[in-house]
Amino acid sequence: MSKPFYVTTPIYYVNDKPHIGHTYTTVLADVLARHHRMLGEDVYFLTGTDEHGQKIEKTAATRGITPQQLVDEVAPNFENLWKQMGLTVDYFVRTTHAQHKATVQARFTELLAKGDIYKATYKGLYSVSDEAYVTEIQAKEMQAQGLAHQLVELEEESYFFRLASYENWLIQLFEKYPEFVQPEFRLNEVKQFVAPGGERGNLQNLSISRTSITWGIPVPGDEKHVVYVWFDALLNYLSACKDGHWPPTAQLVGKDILRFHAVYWPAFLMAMYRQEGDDLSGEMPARIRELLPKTILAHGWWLMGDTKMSKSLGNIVRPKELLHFGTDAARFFLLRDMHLGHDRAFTFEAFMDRLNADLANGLGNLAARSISMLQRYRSGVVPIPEKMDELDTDVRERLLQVAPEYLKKAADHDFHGALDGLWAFLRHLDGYIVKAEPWKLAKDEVQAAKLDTVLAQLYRALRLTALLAAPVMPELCQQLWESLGLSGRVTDLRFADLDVEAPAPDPVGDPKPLFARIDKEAAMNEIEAIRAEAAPTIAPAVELPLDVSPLKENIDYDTFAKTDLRVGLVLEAEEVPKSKKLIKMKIDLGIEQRTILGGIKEAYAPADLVGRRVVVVANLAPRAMMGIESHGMLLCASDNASKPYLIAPPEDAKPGFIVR
Ligand code: ME8
Repeated sequence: MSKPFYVTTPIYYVNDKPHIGHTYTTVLADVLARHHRMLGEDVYFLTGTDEHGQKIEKTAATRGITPQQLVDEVAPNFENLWKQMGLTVDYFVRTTHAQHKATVQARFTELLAKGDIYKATYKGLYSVSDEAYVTEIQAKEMQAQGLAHQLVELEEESYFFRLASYENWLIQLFEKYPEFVQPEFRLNEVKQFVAPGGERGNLQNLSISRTSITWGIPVPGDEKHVVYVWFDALLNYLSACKDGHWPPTAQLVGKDILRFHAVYWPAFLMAMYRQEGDDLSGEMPARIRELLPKTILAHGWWLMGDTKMSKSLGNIVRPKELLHFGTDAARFFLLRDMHLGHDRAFTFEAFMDRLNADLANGLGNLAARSISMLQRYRSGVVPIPEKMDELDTDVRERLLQVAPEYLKKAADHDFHGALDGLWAFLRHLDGYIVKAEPWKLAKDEVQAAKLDTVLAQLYRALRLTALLAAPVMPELCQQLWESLGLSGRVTDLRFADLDVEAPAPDPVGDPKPLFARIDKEAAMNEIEAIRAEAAPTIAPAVELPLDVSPLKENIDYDTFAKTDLRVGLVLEAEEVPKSKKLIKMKIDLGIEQRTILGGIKEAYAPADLVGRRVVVVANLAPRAMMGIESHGMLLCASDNASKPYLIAPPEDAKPGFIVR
């Protein structure tokens, strides 16, 4: 039996359309799936959609259709894209599938019986925009940011999961099995969250049901409750697992949802797998570790400039724009340029530069030159090297090292490093050609053996590249494979069968161009055209209804006139450490400079604020938040559910201008 390899992506919310971020995670999972198939493992690749919740319920109501009709309409946005891109997904799970619902209900019942889930009354504050209970600390933070209107007092019955009981085992999991979260620096963030006295204090029990929502999985036997998001969503990995593949080997997530996957998810599983006699305050049994995911692999974000892509900012790169350059080209770029775990700014400029440098030049050029030399000087027949000088031996040694180095990095999920190493080798071969000067060797019969060596080594390097990079660029590598005169599908081979120095079975074929050089200016125009065409539908697939409070009562002019509103210019901006929402800014008011805090971190990156004109409430009494005094407030527009949009005076309005 070959070793199982179970890889998952997050299940995506259907109220968004796919963008580069979803594409990246799913392509990375596909590359891992293909790579592990070529390692001879028994791969199962799962992705899908997350379809319950209040937003879906509300939107369906405004459109006069049922939530089920709505999700059936929008879930294919994801499923079809992955098909169109040729991703090797084994199963597409939807949280509205009967099988998933049955699993969630069965596990809920089981944990209720075990005492890990209990019913209690929640009394406290609730954030309407986050659809979550808030602690006192969080509430204070929100009030200080002028978000008090989003908080409501709530008293409701809820089922809770005893998350706090698993704190001890979770800490042991992170300490003893650090491979559980990769890369390592992301594990440190998770530890911080859970550690007693850490960022958020000790873990609190988790509310996992709602009575205010109907679009969800009913709690068995108590149907006025539905199971609330994470207990529903995370269990997809269990409900859609294929027999013999548990536990997941690699679970890919963006850093935004790492905490749910690295804390809630293992705690749910610990509760399911713990047995009579296991001591939650003692040592976690090794048996439990064996049943938890091997690795939660957390990647960073694709940014636009310094800002996260978001619907509200309208700065999203859509798959169609990326795929304009070919699926394999997009796959190569995403894997080659993203250093796993870190954020990366996306620009079309860098995208096109990478493809031109590495695919049109780089590999494409090397393949075309090598294959045409083989045809010209040896009628396509690949010679056997018999003589090696120092230069050839150096290349031979590198040739033998390339695969182990590539495979080692890929085993650590570092495709950025693996591809970087492989392409460095290809560049070295360009130097080899320049130094060996095969065109001169070809003119001298005495040098025939030397020419044989050069041509054979180039061939071997290309054959090796086609094999190693096949999981990343399956079609392009197949094309290269065929140009090298090789038969069959390269992706059907196993890395273990690799013999770098095996003789070529057949003569090389015609050198087909692998990747045409991109004319950047023309390509940018084409991208603009794709965007323009998509513009009318760029709005989210699910239009959210406006979520505003009723109008306030009238005031007289004098009351209004007491507010001193001024145009300000942001001179400096930085994040307030440990605050989820606050940014600290230095603002020029024409007559003086002020320190002002704004609760806008989720919508704006500090670097994007510098140089912006804003409207400042200038005569608001100073107020301290997170230990910093704020001398004023910025005006923003939003509804209760959206992120804040800064009100922007025109560019020629001078700092200090009175807004009236
Ligand atoms: O969070 N860069 O779904 P979601 C890179 N339903 N990756 C990005 C990205 C970006 N700018 N934006 C999104 C949910 N992603 C839940 C998950 S799982 C049990 C439930 C990717 O539709 C990244 O993988 O908001 C992130 O984790 C995921 O999309 C969030 O997708």
